[in-house]
Amino acid sequence: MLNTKTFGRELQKLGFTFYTGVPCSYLKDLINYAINERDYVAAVNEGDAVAIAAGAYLGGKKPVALMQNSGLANAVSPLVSLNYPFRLPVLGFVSLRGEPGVPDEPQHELMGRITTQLLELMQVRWMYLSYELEEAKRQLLEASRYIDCNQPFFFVVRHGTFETEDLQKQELSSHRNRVKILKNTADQLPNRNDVLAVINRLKDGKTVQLATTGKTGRELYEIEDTCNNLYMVGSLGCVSSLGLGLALSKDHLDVVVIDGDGSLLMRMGSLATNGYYSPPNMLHILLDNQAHDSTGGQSTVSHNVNFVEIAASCGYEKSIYIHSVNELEHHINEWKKTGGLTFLHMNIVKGSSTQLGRPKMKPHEVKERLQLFIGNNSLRTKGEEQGCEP
Ligand SMILES: Cc1ncc(C[n+]2csc(CCOP(=O)(O)OP(=O)(O)O)c2C)c(N)n1
Repeated sequence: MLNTKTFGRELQKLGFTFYTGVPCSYLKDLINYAINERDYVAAVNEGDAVAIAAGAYLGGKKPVALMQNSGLANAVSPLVSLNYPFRLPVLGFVSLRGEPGVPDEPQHELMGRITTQLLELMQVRWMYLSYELEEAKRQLLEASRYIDCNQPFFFVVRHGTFETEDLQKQELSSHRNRVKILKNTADQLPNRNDVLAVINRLKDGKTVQLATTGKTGRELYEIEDTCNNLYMVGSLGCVSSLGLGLALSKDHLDVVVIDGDGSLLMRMGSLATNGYYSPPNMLHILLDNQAHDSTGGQSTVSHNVNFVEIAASCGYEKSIYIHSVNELEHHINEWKKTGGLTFLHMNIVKGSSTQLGRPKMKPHEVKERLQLFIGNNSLRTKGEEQGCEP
């Protein structure tokens, strides 16, 4: 068995100090260690955890994501369509419930049989974590090399790998909503392009703009393609978790997350995580056209949801309904002055230009350029050549 503290310190020596995940009893000792001694973000969903880890990586951390193999299924979308195209590495620990030949509950049987195949299908390198410390240290070194080459690496953890690490008393803080403004007049209903142009105009030298999947990213790209932008592709719903990881890791940056209603509805649990960790340097703007506009304009169910109430009850410091572009500008400027995790919900109309293009850069190139902007990348000189001054 591995002494959990000793193993955790080996991880620390290699720079892995940022943990996120969802618990599994096989991993509880490593999770308890992370909660007791390191930075641990308790995600509500393993996919969110992978996206939070990706954001932390952008912010210069070497992140660890912990999950049960049943939750690996929840993480497939970001692993294949966020980590892979953007070349965002994560060190994963996935338990092996339902290991063939080991008695376990029926719900783990099939996933136990396919866990390693699933990792292979996703082109994620993996190893069974050794029970023996010296071998595990060697494995960690190898894993760390993959992370340094921007590739995810997962350890598959069998029953009884870690020695007991008791959970110390957890101090839970509460973040209360202070400002809540609900819809109180008619909407101006601008189009997304006009709203994005306003958001973009208000950015400054420490703003990072993360635009959700689909036409939001494509339109932002056409308005202005700059070093501080990231255009999500795939991994619908992960943009605010990516923002959370980044905002927590780089508190001098202003992280502006531009979300869509289809996206937010897909992973609405992320609001609870964002509200609890409450990075003051994150602004979460929801552009709600009540549709999956990017995939043909099919209605979402957002007209039936009061997002301002939900974000407020999840602990966003400010949660505000925006009726017009002027109000949007006012509240963005306010947030820049005062900070505090803020949610702005604005209704917009569907539609975009029929000529709308797509980013010409590959996702990993966009990420590398953003890393240069953030200033945590050794390729800084190249970025300076490209005019990517932080
Ligand atoms: C997990 C996942 N499911 C589905 C898609 C396909 N998809 C891409 S954009 C999009 C619509 C997103 O809607 P919304 O967030 O409201 O933004 P809008 O298109 O309206 O700007 C969908 C369904 C995806 N990329 N990922």
